[in-house]
Amino acid sequence: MSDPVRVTPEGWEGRAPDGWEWVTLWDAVETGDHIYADERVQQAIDADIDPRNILDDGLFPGFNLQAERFSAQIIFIPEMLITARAMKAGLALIRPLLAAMAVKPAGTFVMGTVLGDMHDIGQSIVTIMLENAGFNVINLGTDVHPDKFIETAIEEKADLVGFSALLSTTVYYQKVTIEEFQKAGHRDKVHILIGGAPTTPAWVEECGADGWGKDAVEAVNLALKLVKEPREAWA
Ligand code: B12
Repeated sequence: MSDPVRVTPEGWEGRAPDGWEWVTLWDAVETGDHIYADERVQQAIDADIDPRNILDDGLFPGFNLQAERFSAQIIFIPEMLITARAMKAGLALIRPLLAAMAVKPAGTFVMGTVLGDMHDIGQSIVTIMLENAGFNVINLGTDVHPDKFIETAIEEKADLVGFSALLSTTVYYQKVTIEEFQKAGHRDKVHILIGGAPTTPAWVEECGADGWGKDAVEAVNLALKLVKEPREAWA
């Protein structure tokens, strides 16, 4: 396969101040320079660029390029990991800004990547967008055991729980975790959302979840809809 090319976000100039450039950040994420990524995202914040544009125009182009190369086995785990680290350096700066833009608590959402799965970029972005929509999100990170999801949902009296999975081998744990909620007698106290590249609307039915989000925008819309729907009360 030929080496993928970087896709430049259309119209980015109109979403940045005059004279701004993103190419150094695109390169930094691509090469995994998390120190420069951190500096440049801070400069973009100081220049009053909307955090959502920093994410889409500044961070994604370099990340997506490396993701395509990883899928095509042109680069391997070490290169992909350093790119993910640079991406996460930028996300860490954007997250509090988007959370601060939220108007009111919309509900409590417990999010995590299922057992055996270390992928967390997608669920971190969903977390950031949920926080921006006013949800209080408790993010349990990656490789989360079903018991940990249940324990946290009880502690936090969660309204919604979200399971991310990126591997065709780990989507199975979305189903297992839902079954564990059922066995513990808490299934009807939470709305359960699933997501991650290998998941599909058909899998929602099969694994017993309440909804599926293709991306962070769908995840937020679904969460805002489901949080208003009736469910059993926590004791
Ligand atoms: C980055 C990456 C890694 C990084 C992860 C770093 C990190 N901190 O996350 C590293 C290098 C560690 C890695 C490791 C591995 N990876 Co990997 N990885 C990827 C890669 C390139 C990008 C994933 C990503 O971050 N996408 C970007 C985000 C924004 O998208 P997303 O996760 O889909 O999330 C969006 C939606 O799905 C949705 N969403 C996500 N979660 C949720 C949750 C809810 C509740 C909702 C509603 C919505 C939602 O919203 C998100 C935002 O829009 C993909 C290939 C690709 N191009 O996607 C392979 C890929 C997922 N990896 C793959 C593989 C095979 C592996 C390894 C097994 C490789 C190996 N030989 O060891 C290991 C597994 C490690 C483990 N146990 O988890 C395969 C999986 C194939 C399969 N079908 O099973 C893929 C598809 C690559 C490929 N084509 O071969 N990987």
